[in-house]
Amino acid sequence: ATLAKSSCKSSHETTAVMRQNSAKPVAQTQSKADGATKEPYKMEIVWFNVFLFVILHSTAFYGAYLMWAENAYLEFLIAYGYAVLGGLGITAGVHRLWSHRAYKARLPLRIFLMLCQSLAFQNSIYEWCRDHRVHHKFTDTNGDPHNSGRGFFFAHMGWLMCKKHPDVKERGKAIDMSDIWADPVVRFQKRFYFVVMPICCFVVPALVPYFVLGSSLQVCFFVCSMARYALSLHATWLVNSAAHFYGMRPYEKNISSVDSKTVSIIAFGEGWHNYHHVFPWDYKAGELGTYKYNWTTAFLDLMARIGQAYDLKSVSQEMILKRVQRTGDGSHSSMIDVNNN
Ligand code: ST9
Ligand code: ZN
Ligand code: ZN
Repeated sequence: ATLAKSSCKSSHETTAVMRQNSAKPVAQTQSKADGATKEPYKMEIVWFNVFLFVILHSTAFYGAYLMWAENAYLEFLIAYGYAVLGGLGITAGVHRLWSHRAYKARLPLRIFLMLCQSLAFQNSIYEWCRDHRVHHKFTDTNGDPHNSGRGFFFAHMGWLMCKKHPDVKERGKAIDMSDIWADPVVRFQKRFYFVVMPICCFVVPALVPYFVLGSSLQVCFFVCSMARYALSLHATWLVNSAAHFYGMRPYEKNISSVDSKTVSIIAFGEGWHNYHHVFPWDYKAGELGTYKYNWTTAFLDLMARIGQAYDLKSVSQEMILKRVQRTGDGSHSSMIDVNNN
């Protein structure tokens, strides 16, 4: 009921040509072997979502203003703490654990990650995994919810303000979600999402500093809830946008995703996106376990030490180097050494 049709039409072919003109390696922007349709993408803007994002960003800017006007640095630090928790819910939780099964987690850790993922408010675990699995399986085709062939803005946040291409739903039906649904933590969250999420994302983050520090409720809400939420969303979205556009492709030069140190710093280790699309089952989501650029790996290694995470999957160095030599763009450190000698 909240939909309005846009007169704006975007064709897949056009974006593919644009990207070729910019000399950027482009993944299959048309159908993949298993038969995505050639139906052009008809953009249908969901105005209600546009409205919500305008409100969100306005309140986030107001939060930034309040922080400056009221010298609310402590509240800012607390907000950053929430962003880290929410980030872990996304990276360690819904991404590496639930979407990719890169490791296994005991019940207390799964509950903790579910609450953190609710704090990040990026749809339920079930919905997030479904979209993410389709993204991996049908990257840059019509079946990819945030197809980067439609441009940076669409991949970043535009896709959340438009109806999905029918292929997303069609291809998504082929995704096996039984393992996700088998987890009672996921089922609980999906059932009570619109109770759990608002409490975790908006109410608790504002009330804790309000009661503990005695800060003004206004500052707590606009800084710790709204501004923190908006910034966390952009940090996550950069993985779909920037990490599909700007960087090197050491492992596979024929796909759009790249390795980006900047995105890795901002998104707690999720910017090694060329590696991740090639080896999605690696719990590190990157080749090296350098904690500095991968806080999520540090967190998971800590969880493994205390017995909450186990069966952590990784990729052998031999397998990585073979792939680098076969399909990399030559930017991998091992290739640079070879080229210099
Ligand atoms: C958000 C998500 O921000 C961000 C995800 C980012 C992913 C990043 C990935 C990178 C990994 C690394 C992580 C790094 C993290 C770093 C953190 C650092 C801090 N398969 O969707 P609907 C079917 S959310 C199969 O409504 P529309 C299904 O039957 C932000 N089937 O489509 C479904 O019904 P149901 C807050 C699928 O009407 C039905 O279609 N949330 C699939 O076209 C309708 O689905 C928002 O903004 C599929 N994949 O609407 C809400 N998809 O669900 C945004 C759909 O009942 N969403 N079906 O089974 C919406 O409002 C709508 O989805 C829409 C499309 C308007 C975008
Ligand atoms: Zn990707
Ligand atoms: Zn992934």
